[in-house]
Amino acid sequence: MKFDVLTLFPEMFEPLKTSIIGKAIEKKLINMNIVNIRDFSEDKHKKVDDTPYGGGAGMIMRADVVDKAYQSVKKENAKVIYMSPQGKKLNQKMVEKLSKESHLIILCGHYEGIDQRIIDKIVDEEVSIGDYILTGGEIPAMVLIDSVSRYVEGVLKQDSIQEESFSNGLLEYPQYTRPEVFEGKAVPKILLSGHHENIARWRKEKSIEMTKKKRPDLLENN
Ligand code: 21W
Repeated sequence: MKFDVLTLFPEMFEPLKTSIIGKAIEKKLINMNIVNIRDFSEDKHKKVDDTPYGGGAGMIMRADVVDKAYQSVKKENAKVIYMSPQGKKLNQKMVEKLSKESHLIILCGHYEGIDQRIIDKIVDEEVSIGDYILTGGEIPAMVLIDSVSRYVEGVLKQDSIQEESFSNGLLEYPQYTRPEVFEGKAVPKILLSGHHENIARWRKEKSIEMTKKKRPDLLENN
């Protein structure tokens, strides 16, 4: 999976290069190319934005500068995603679908936004990560890259994907490790029984119980 990220703040993506995603990059399962939009400004002061036509607060990223950054990475088979508060709210189904693409170009806005003409020209899909306001699209882009990368073949150990929350529409069952007794609280007996069928049944029951208690909305949609 190839990710090209178009951003004014490339340094924000450094922390993503650790842990599981870092390993996947090392193994060349993921290729993450961070492009600084500012490098494509031809202005002598490297200006990338300007005041909005019609007036109003803030600055708008220029269509011509964003287009030059895009032209430097564009490929016939790439899907272009614009991280935007007005986009479709990201969910696990979208994540799984996006993971089947081979090349994503992710455009991050900052300041008040991006000139609509470049959005109309290049963007295939607008994606939000939820109904709250951030300062830019960079953290949402990292959320998308992190969640999509987990589905790329070889990134996770195979059984971790099937078992987790949302893949069966339920929350996860509680988990325990040593010590067997912590501050007087013992691990549920059944988990020490070695009886795999009973353990599986208990976990399923706990999943349903947890979901009823914490996220009843997940059951209503099933
Ligand atoms: C916040 C951009 C507010 C634009 C008139 C028209 C990307 C995001 C973002 C941001 C505005 C995502 C305006 C959840 C988010 C993002 C920065 C409003 C002003 N005035 N998902 N437009 N939340 N946010 N623009 O904030 O870029 S995905």
